[in-house]
Amino acid sequence: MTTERVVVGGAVCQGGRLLAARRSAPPALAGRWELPGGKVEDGETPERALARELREELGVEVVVGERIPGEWVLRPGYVLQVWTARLVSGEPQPLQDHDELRWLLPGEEPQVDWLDQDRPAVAEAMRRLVAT
Ligand code: 9L3
Ligand code: MG
Repeated sequence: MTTERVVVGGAVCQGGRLLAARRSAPPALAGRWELPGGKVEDGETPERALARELREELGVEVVVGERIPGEWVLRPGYVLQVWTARLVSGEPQPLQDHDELRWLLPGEEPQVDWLDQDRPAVAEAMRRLVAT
C-alpha cells in the first residue's frame, strides 16, 4: 500500500497575474520561489488544506477553484498537487515561511527561480491566465 503525503500549492490569480512566493525556510529551499501552500493534514481535504495554508502563510481568504492536472514528486512519499485559487479578502503578506511575494504577468514567470517541482503547474496556470 502506498501512503503518499500530499502537499498542496495554490495558483493564486488576480487581475491577470499569478502570485509567486519566495521561501525563507528551510535553508535548503530559502530563496527559491513557489506556489504557496503546504501539507494536507490527516482528515483534511486538499481544498480545505490549501485555504488553511494560505490563511496561515499569507493572511488571506481564498476560494479554491480547479485542480491543475498532474502530480509532482517532491521527495519519496511526498507529492505536490496544485489548485487554482481566487482571493476573496485580504492582501497577501509574507507572514510565515516566505520573505517576498510577487505578482507575475504571463511571460514574467522565468524571472524567478522556481522550485523545480512547481514549474509545470506554473506554466499551466499562466496558460490559463492568458486564455481567460
Ligand atoms: N513544496 C514545494 N512546492 C510547493 C509547496 C507549497 C511545497 N508549492 C515542498 C517544500 C517542502 C514541502 O513541499 O519541502 C512541504 O512544504 P511546506 O509545508 O514547508 O510549505
Ligand atoms: Mg508552506
